[in-house]
Amino acid sequence: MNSKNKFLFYILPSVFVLINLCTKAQTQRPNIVLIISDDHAYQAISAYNKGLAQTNNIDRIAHEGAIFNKAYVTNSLCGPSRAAILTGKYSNKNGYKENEKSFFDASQNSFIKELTNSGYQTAWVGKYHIGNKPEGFTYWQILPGQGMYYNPDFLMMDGSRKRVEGYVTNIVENVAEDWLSQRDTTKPFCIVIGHKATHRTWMPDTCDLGMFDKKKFALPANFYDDYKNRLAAQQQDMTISKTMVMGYDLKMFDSKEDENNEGSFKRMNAAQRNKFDEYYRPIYEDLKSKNLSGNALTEWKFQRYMKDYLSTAASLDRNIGRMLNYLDADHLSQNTIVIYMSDQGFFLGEHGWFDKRWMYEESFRTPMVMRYPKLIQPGTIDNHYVLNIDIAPSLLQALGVAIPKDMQGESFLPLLKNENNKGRNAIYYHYYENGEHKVSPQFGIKTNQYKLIRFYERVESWELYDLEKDPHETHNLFGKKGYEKIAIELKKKLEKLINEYDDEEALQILHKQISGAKRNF
Ligand code: SGN
Ligand code: CA
Repeated sequence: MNSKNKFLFYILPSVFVLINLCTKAQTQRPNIVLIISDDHAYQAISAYNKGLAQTNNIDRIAHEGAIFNKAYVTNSLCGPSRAAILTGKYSNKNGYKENEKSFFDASQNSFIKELTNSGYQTAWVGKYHIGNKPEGFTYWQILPGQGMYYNPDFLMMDGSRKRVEGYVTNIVENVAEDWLSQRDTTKPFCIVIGHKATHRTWMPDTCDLGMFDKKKFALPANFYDDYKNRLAAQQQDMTISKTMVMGYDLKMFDSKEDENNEGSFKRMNAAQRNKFDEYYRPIYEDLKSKNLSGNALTEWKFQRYMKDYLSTAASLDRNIGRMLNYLDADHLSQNTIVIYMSDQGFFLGEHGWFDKRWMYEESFRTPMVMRYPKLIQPGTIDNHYVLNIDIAPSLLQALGVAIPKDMQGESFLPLLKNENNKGRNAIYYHYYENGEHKVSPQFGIKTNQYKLIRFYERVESWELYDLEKDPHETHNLFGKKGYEKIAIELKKKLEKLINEYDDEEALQILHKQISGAKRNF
């Protein structure tokens, strides 16, 4: 047999077998669907809290997989959280510290780049909010900045801008399904679906208007917080009573002209506007006839806020259900990791607030559920501390891709496998923005029982909470008799974490003395 025939008879077939094996191995690598909503509080998810709304599809992920009861973010703000998720690093390392002034260097490494390089098809669709040009994705189609609820524009990969008629949550899901339907099925995929809901200004889909009309929401225990002994809380601008706007936020416009001037209304088509007017006009008339003021008006605003907020969440949950059904129909559910999380938590009236940013529980903690039948037992309840920076290394580990050494997060997969693995005993937080809502920059440490926070820049102060005795975080114990020792211990632990995460700025502030005049206790 000459060498040409040898090649045809022996070598070529084995090359085919090899290619076939590689392709099979590729298709068997797990897929990923990472759904990130915007400002969806754990309090608003029935898997966490039965009292506010029913979220059957998010709950389904929890029941068929795991619910994380101690998932936290490293910096409670949209852009910084997304940057932390992508890079597996704290803001001081990935450079995206805040929404107002930071620039995200998209040329840096991310778990997406690692996946694309190892043969995955990767996509980000919907809200992105860390620039206009994602890098390292096979495909992207993103909302510019915050995006709009109705008839949203999208930035496309070819540099064009496209307006799509309809409601943003449905459209983002459509884009995700379209991409999945045309993907190369010989390769595994990873798609990040960024939803706009439940972000301000809480505009529900027309089909969901009125769904909470009969419900009266209980005021949170610390709704009428007096912010005593808490300098930073005294200075913020994020209260339902003063900051939340009747027209802009709650759709109670005093005139048609005011409504017409509102960008989010202006862009609606006639049918959408009619539905909104039909629903909100009678509510406005009723409110005027009541002539409310003081606490009665604040409580009215709270009820209205909850109704709109939870209605945007209903569409979010429904569209998450669509994705789960899509995976079922395409026989992808067994081999796909599905994670649903919010970019941070949110205040639903706690401390009298909306918005996030604080190291207080409601904004620091984020909802997170995960399904992966090959690894996670249905109904798993996970009580370890996990951080948003852990997503990147966890996904890489699940896929068998090496975790880059400079990622600061830790894979939580070993925690899910081993009950005895205790994981972290404390977590570190650092928030930087000093702008909208006037929340002071702050960093701190949380252990199971305590939280120590150092505020700086806007105010200079310390806060210490005993979370067991004071879960609503209204009794600042810093400087109080009897708590000196615990404060020193926590400071030492905090310093250790600061060093571990190499946060030079925090280290300097930690060692700076606060002058007596600025302290309020
Ligand atoms: C907007 C909102 C703020 C919100 C930030 C950050 N104002 O600026 O209320 O805190 O986004 O949110 S709005 O009038 O424009 O709605 S984040 O989720 O993007 O971090
Ligand atoms: Ca957000």
